[in-house]
Amino acid sequence: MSETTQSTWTAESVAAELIRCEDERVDRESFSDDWPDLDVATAYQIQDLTLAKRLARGGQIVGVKLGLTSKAKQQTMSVDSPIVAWLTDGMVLPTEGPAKVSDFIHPRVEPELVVTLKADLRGPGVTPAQALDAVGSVLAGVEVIDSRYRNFRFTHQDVVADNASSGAYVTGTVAKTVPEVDLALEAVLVEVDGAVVDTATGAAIMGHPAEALAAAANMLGARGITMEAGWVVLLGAMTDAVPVQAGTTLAFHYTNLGSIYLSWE
Ligand code: 0L1
Repeated sequence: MSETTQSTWTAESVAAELIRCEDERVDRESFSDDWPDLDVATAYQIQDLTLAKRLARGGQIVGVKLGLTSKAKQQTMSVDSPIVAWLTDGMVLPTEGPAKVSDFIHPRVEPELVVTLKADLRGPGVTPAQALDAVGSVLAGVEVIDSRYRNFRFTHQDVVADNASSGAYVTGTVAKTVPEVDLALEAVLVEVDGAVVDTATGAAIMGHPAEALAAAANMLGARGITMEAGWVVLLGAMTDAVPVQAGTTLAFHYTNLGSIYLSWE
């Protein structure tokens, strides 16, 4: 498909193009060169339009994910503030058998702390302590990110529009409550093909993961959206993402939340 010129892009056509890339497993150049005036509010509108397309196909919202909440990710991606994006049920990674590289464009995998909410959270003005009070359970998680942009090259606005590079996610089987886990001290050790490649603690996420949860509530609240009891929230990657290919085997060992293993074919 030939790329449209700057003046013809609209929120709707960008959303349709991002979903086309996802469906056809192809990447493309980011939009910011063609649409330099694309602002963050319009980027979130585009994100919401891609959500509407997922829902129109029968998808259900299961929660939200934060992106770019750690310095490691912000520095690697040259983007300096956190973003929030949608999680739908179609993004749950099947756990039977290896994950398939061919289901994605160019998957990268990263460890995330995950919470479920037992109460609604509505910003603005949510504090980290209030955010923690709304947490039902804390789980280990792993996210597969899959930017629709070539070489994961994007601006803040591009990645907001692209639903924060959403791909798939999986949560661990060990569920704890907030008093049982110190979220800032919870550590993860990342192994690729049996070799340790990275480690981090929850403090990598904005100093404390509760800050990220409050930020999500406040960013969504500014758009009139309430985080709902029952939602799953991915709090953002603790380390850089690991690119994978067929044959890669990953293990993510958390201190108190168990291990998640993910092999690729
Ligand atoms: O592609 C990306 O790295 C943007 C999404 C970031 C996800 C995260 O920080 O957890």
